[in-house]
Amino acid sequence: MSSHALIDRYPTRTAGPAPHLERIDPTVWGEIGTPALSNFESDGFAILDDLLEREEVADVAAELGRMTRDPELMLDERVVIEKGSNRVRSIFEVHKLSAVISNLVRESRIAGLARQVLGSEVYIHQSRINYMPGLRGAGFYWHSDFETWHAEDGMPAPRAVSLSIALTDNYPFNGSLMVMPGSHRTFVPCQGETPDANYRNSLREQEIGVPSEADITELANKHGIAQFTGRAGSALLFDSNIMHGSSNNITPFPRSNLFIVFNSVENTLTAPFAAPAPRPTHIGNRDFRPIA
Ligand code: 6CS
Ligand code: FE
Repeated sequence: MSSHALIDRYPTRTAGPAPHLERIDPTVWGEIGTPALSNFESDGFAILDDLLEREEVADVAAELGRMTRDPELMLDERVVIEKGSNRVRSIFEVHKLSAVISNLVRESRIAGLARQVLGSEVYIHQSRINYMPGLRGAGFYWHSDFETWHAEDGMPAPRAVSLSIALTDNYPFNGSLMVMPGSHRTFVPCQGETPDANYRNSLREQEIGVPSEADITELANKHGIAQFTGRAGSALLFDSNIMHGSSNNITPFPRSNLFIVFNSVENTLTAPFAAPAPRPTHIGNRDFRPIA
């Protein structure tokens, strides 16, 4: 276990099974002004139709094309290759690799959503483009992001939100994100110690930090499952601790999204709570200056 100065209020990566914990922290810390966010407190997510114009989506998609055609970048550790093919699965730190994306995420219609929920200035904890290719796109098994960010990045509390902006049309059948509404109020400890450099595997296929089948069954029966579908340009804002996942994509229609994680400047990373060492900064950013 890590020698940690702070009390660990969300113990996880336990040796044996551990009971679910009721979330101690609020879900919404600020004042909600955007009507689309009015159910965020209860549901743990909100859908924002047409957050981006079609042209803006095209600009971001063009950036994705530019990056995937950059042979040098393709060798960079910020690029994650699919396990089953030689295709790009994710590119991390895209807000630093692309001026288009850097400018977009700073706009108040984007960062302002996070400020409302988190009730403070915010900085980017992680950004990535998930390019779930058609035909053989592998999904992400059920998980809580906060469980990983707490254990491996040292994030103290679930005072962070993720914004997933659809860059392609998201259908029910091409690997769209599924969430369990209301599950953000339960912290599910995961069993199993974190191996060294776990991120080398977990970003391709997560095996540690995965809730048990009993956990998933209990939460799904209690909360049900909602799926985020929508046209390119629509977006899903979701709480860091909501249980979510996506299925494989065997259709010829890629499901790519721009994924930005905003953390509160009151919740900056410390030492990992349950991992031998912090993850690289392109996965867990440690420059906590607020977005201007
Ligand atoms: O480990 C992480 O930080 C990433 N893993 C997943 C499956 N979702 C959140 C995050 O991008
Ligand atoms: Fe996730």
